[in-house]
Amino acid sequence: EHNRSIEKYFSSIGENASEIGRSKADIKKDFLHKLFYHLGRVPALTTDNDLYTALALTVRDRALRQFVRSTEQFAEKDARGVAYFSAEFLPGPHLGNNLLNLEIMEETRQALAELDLDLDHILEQEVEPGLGNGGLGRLASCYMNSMATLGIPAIGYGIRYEFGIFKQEIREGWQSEATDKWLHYGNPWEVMRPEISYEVKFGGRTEAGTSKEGKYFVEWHPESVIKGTAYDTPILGYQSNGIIMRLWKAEAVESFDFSIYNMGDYYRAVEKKLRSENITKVLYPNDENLSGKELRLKQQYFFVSCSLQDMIHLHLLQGRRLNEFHEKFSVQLNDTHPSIAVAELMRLLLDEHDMEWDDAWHITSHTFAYTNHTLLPEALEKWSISLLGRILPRHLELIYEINSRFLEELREKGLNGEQIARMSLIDDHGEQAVRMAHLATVGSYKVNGVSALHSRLLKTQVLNDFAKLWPEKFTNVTNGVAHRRFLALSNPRLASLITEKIGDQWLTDLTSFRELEKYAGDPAFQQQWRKVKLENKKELCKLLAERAGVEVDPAMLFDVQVKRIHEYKRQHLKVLHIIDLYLRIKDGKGEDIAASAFIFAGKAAPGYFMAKLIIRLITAVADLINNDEEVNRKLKVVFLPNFNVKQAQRVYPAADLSEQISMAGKEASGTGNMKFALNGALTIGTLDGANVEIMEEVGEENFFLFGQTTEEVQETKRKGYRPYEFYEENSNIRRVLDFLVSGALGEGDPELFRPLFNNLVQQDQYQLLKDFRSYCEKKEEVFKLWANESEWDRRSILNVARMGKFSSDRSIRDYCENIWNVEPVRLRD
Ligand code: CR1
Repeated sequence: EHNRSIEKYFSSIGENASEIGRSKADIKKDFLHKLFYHLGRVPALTTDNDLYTALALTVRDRALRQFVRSTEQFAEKDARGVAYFSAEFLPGPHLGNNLLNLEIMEETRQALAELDLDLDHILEQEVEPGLGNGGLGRLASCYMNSMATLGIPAIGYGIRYEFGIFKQEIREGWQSEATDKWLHYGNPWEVMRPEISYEVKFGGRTEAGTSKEGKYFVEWHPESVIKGTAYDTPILGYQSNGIIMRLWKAEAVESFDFSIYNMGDYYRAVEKKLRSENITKVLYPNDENLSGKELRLKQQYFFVSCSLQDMIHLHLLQGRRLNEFHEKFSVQLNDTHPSIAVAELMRLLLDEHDMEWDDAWHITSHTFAYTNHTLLPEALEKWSISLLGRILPRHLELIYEINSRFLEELREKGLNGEQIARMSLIDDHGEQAVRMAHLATVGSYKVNGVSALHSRLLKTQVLNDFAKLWPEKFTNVTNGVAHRRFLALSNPRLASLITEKIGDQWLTDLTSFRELEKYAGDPAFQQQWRKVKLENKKELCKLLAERAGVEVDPAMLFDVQVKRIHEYKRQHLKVLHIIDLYLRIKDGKGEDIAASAFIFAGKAAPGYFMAKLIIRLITAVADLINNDEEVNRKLKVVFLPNFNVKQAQRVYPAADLSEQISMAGKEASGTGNMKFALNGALTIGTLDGANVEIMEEVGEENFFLFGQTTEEVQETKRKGYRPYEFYEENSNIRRVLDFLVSGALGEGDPELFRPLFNNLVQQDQYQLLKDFRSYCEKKEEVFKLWANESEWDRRSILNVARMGKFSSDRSIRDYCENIWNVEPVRLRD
């Protein structure tokens, strides 16, 4: 039953844009209203957080208007939509990005200035939602922005973790972890939807039966039930659309938990309630061994079940039939984290909506598409049969049934026993476990990798058997980045220099950067270009002094590696090279070395010893070099603690050199590589992940390529790699490695870095020593080029000019065409 007056009011908001105004006067008025009525503040007691919250609420009103308008128009067109299922989202600070997308940055700045307030200071107050580990979560958020910009009817589904990725502190050179209390001061961006909630069952047992009509059915008698409640955050696209990120929070179900207890058991009931809420308490840091982590499996199932129930609810609400579900929705599985969705949709269709197996399977296997984000064997998810059976007994039955039908199909096709065992959803080696990547692949209509190289390796190696069976199922979508956030917002100086030159159509079409090419050799433009970079570097210097206590000369070459700390990413390769330079300078042979600031940032998984030792190595080398008068005018080393989106936005614009030095074949794509190049850094990198395509675009002559190819890496391994030979035969390598265990680093304890030393000379799984010489030689080229300012600038300009491909707008168009079969909906404002 519609309320006509409300409806009339809503459409007036839509028609009359001034209803929620974009003018300075409107913003000022609304901001003061929020401060007074929403926060109830006496002027004398107003805190910075009040100012931030009042401004955020002012902007949220405008964001919600865009969302409501977009949703109405999507509904009007009855458009096919996308649900992006992701256990992680890393949106970064919302305020600045929303001001940019609403095109009210300047008006807001002026409105605040009239109140003697500084927008930048208010922007600084925002605590970002760290609901992801790194690249995968950030990618999901870049895609949200691009889907909104392009007018894709989309919704992002995930988990509202109370504590996001831990806060990293450096204590005596070591990483220490503190809880991330991002909700401590409230979260003005979300809208809680208490009426949008679903029940999710766990544990217990199943019971099969036959109905009066003779129909076989299964009932699940759970041990516990938990309620998921929706929290919506509007995510804006550029200039008009808004979509929502819907995150689920776990709560106790009143009836289930309380009614069965009598008063005497009240406290036990409260305890049970608290236990229910645990499910969405904390994000798991990746890279750790997650198998056996019961709570993690519960998180995955919890958010997937809420999301699918929500979609079915919306679908039926619109008067549609369930058997056309897959025609109305495509669900993108962001890695295997949400892949239990395959079994859950089957369960919902079979057990709750009375469907037959074949119909349910048709719908399910035409709904999902799966993106793989890693080939690292230790990161491929498996859940043991015993755990899965205990937490999700019905799903285990369904997985067995899916598997037995699938294996039967393989047998009919004539595959042999070995092939069948390899492809089975169940791994029989050691403790029986479900291979989630296999479940996702069998249950999806498309499977993609995240760069050309990675998609090829996915097809020829990890999922080779499946690619042979269903070649048309496999495709590639190379990652991209939200260039509006990572250039327009975070590098305003460069953005306006570019806009002055070529206009601002790049905001919606990054390929128009090509027009910059013709200015690459222009000395006047180069000088402006250089000046922008220098200003950005000066700002980063302030941050480095403040957060790391290191003074850096902005004239130095800023050589930067920021990303999660992991052996395959080889931060220690860069460190070995720094030690080599240090020893050269000490020998009085450092004339050719460019004055460089080596900047690192990134978190190590709390349980990953080697990664933490690498951080300790960086801080030890920093201490040694920064305090050595003989060296520190030439070299500085900085570890910037607690890398997150906010800091990233200050780092990329200030980098001269981007380090993308993983062992070839290990980095699925990388997205930092794109953000650096977009901001004018040159790249030193291996032929790994999207580096390959970046180099293709910018030209080999504008890229510092080094190291083995994927094939060469595999050949080295096949022939029996013996890193010790490099230690014995290459005096440089020996000198640097011996230095690690000489007692010169750390607290003078020669044993501190022994595990790293041993690892490198004995296994060196990521072939650092093999690539070391090639890396050092490339660095010599870097130093030489750095001495030639105008040539450096020319290449920097060319790099930016050729980044068009790496906008996430392009990635989303690829998803629409190759996978989703979804048309953008052109929206009226
Ligand atoms: C990959 O390691 C890639 C991102 C986004 C990461 C990185 O190379 O850029 O995904 N994978 O696609 C990951 O987090 C769980 O796997």
